[in-house]
Amino acid sequence: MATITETGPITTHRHGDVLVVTSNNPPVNALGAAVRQGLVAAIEEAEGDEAIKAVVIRCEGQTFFAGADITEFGKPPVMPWLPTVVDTIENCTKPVVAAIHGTALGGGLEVALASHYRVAVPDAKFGVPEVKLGLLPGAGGTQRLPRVAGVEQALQMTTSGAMIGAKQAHDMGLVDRIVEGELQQHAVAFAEEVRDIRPLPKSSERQDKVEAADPGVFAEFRKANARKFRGFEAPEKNIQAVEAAVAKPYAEGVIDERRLFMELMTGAQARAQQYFFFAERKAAKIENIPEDTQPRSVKKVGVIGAGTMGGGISMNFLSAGIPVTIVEMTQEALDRGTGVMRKNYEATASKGRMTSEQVEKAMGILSPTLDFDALKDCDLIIEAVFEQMEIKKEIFGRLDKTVKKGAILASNTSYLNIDEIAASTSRPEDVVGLHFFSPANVMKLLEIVRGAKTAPDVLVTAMGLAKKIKKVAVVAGVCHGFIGNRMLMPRQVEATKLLLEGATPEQIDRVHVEFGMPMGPFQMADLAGVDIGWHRDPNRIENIRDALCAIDRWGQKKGAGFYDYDERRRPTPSPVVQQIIEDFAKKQGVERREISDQEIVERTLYTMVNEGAKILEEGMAQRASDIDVVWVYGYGWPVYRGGPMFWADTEGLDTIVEGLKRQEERMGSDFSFSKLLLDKAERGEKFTR
Ligand code: 3H9
Repeated sequence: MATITETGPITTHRHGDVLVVTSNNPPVNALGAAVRQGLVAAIEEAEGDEAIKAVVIRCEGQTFFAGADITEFGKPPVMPWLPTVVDTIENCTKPVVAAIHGTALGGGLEVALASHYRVAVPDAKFGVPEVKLGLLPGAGGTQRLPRVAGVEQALQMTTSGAMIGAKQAHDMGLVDRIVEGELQQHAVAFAEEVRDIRPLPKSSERQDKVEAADPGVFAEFRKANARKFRGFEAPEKNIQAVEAAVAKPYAEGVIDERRLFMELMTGAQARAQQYFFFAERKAAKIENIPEDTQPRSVKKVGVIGAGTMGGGISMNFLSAGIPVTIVEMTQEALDRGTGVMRKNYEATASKGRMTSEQVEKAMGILSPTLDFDALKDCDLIIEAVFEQMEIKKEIFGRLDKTVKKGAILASNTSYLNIDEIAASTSRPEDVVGLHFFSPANVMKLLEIVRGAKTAPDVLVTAMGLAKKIKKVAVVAGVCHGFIGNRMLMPRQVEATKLLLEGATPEQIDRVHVEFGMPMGPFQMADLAGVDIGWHRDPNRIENIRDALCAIDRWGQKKGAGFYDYDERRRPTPSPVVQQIIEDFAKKQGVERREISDQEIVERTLYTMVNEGAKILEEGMAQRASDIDVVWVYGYGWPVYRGGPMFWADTEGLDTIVEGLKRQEERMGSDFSFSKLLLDKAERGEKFTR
């Protein structure tokens, strides 16, 4: 089995009359130029040698090809490009078998689809995540996938970018054989089995599945997913490409695919989404800590408080197989909390996303207790109680006396000063903020709040755990509201003032929704509860919010808030609210006028950018892209706009500054410019590029 060819990351060796082609291009075997060149050379080698009867393509390391090399996008193309590579593979006159482990993604799956056969290990995964990069599979994937897996599956996979498992892939015909044990050995054996079968099965020539497609499937699919795809360009173009696979012969379909791919690739959304791919990965890198910092071991987690947050937080760990001890003050609260957790798990199971054994397994490693001392041997304790400094300090003081040395003491506070909390212990280096977003078992974002004394290994542990519980974590500094909630504040202040000046909740919310946010500030207030943080005195009415709370308009839960709600929680504008707003404006002597949508953008979105710049300037975020990660994952900022800082760069910082200057007088003392923003605008610089 001597190595006979080595072209960069691609090597070949012979196994009898099978040529085994191996890619070794860590970390994910991306299909960069050298890999593409090597693959073509390997196929040429097979073609040029009569003794070779079949080919196996496999990868070393953690995964089969995870797609095109994204770092090459936007750079001058290096030949051969991927479409040529996959055609070369499919046109090989000897059978080619793709041997798949890890994740066959994007261009990787396209290589597999161009191979004549596919074998995979049971835990292999398959997907075309290009849509998440604002693209579509551009190397024949949109044409071969429906031919092999069926049109509906192809629509699902291309527009969601979600991965499927080996069994499902096998069931839909994407995988020919699932093999247990040594993959290469099985793949070679498979190649020997099929070496003499002719004609070779070529995905591009199959017509059965595309011909069987229901012609109404596209219209139905568009309708069913209209909400999900709102604002995004790539899903629609993926659908059009799959439509071409049904309507046209392969040779014409790939031309459509190429055109649609280029339209997306040169567009602003793809740029934003590709930027975000790297932003998300960069967020995991913690600055200013020794590189060799090792994490602490976390085998058991304690959670204080079984309310909505505590329960949601616990579920993350339980789902990852980490035992949780949850502490409450009363049996009733404990039972209620654990009951909600079970109900949530059961709801997931009823949707088929979990088995009942998994539910029992998760609930089986939960230890509910009223005994605070039960936390003493936990490795990480997360406090999730009322947002009151005195209570938090008391709890941390108690923890300090109770729990073992080396345990990490975390607070789920969303605003409070972690350093002050840490000062109530004798071990501030072990204290960190872990700010989960509600619902904590669902939302992907985690802000890791780094206190002045937080130890590097505590940060590294938190970051590692975040990945384990499938969160995207961002490191934030200690400031009021950290990154996300801090930026929400200027938006809320200006949105509320705009109401008095003449805008309506509907107008402001519409501007935000049209921008791509899932909801506007007032829809969000109604959903979260207008009463959050309210002083609870109905006679003390100092602002619009107080007035709404005083008449029981606490938001959706009461059927009334900034909007009126029907029994299906559908909102309509409220004349009562409008009257309250007008009365307040009169009382405060605010002159009402027509407010333009542009003014709303400038006062609510540009101000967020300004606050983001302050956060950067103060070192409260490690980098601008981290702010974007917070907003995309924590608040539903449309990823096709990259995040507030990337968006500001796209608009031009001079445009942002001009807009803010236009509004400066109206915003009054609530607003002050970030020096960083002004400086960058002046110098023609950007935050993220
Ligand atoms: C495509 O294929 C287009 C074609 O259809 C048509 C072309 C004509 N390229 O995520 P991780 C880096 S589009 C370059 O932390 P994990 C990543 O930045 C592509 N680099 O690991 C990170 O670098 P660093 C379609 C890539 O184990 C390191 O690898 N494919 C690529 O959690 C580790 O990544 C995709 O979109 C890449 N394609 O997850 C798949 N992928 O260490 C994208 C990763 O410096 N990749 N890197 O920060 C993934 O989904 C995940 O990386 C994967 C592994 C699931 C594979």
